[in-house]
Amino acid sequence: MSTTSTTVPPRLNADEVAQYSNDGYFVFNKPVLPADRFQSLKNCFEGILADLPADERPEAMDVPHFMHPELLKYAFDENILALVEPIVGPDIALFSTHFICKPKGNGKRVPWHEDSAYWKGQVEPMEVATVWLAIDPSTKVNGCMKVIPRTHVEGQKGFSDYDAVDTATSVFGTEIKKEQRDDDRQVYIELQPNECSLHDSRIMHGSEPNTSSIRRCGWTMRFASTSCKFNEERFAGAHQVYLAKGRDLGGNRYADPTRTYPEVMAARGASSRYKNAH
Ligand SMILES: O=C(O)CCC(=O)C(=O)O
Repeated sequence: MSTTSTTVPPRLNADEVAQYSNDGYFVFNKPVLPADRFQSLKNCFEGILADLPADERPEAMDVPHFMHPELLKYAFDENILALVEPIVGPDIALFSTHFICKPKGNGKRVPWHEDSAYWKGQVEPMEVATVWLAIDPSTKVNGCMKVIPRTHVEGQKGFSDYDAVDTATSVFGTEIKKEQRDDDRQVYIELQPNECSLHDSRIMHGSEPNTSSIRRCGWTMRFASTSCKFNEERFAGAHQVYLAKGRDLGGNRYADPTRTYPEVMAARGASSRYKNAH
């Protein structure tokens, strides 16, 4: 199976890719999508949010594309793939997406974590690049994402040890042990709507609560080379990956981007449409 190639030239130059590799992240303070396309994505998100049952948290809108495949046309937009291709190469799989929407006033914090620790055994090698696209302004005031640079290649390189934290105030239930991180090195990533950052799955990152009067929503799109092996046994029917561009190099099976996957949502957890597995 193969998909058509993009016409947008690579949007990161060699220095910017080197910066991503060295630091474990890169901030793209320019418009990602054409304005009308971004507005159409935002409208799509607002519709999904409006339908969220009152007892479900908007931070936990994980894998929305399984029930809203219309989102995939934005994730596969050539303006986004042209940001990802310089990092992962021309054959691109979409591993996952997640709206992390912190409501104004009482948005939960995201504890310090490495995506890789959550995805251990699901992707080999663990070379997933996340595009964090700002739907709303995302600043220090409303709990923007923060990273600890270079931690993707330091310490336990993406597989730190974790302590339990309270899910009443945190989006996830575990956090990297305090003695294994140096919070003084944290860098805040401030973005305007339709700007993005990219981060390596092994970097330490998180964010503070949103007690401000401004909602903070970001859409994460997680990409990897199709040469990575996605371990279906570990997914146990509760996850699927998609071919975003190019051809398969790893012997993977890809989901159909034109259909919904209620059975996958059911396998993720009976009680919630958006069981937050990160
Ligand atoms: O949205 C946030 O504050 C954190 C994002 C995050 O954990 C991720 O993109 O992996």
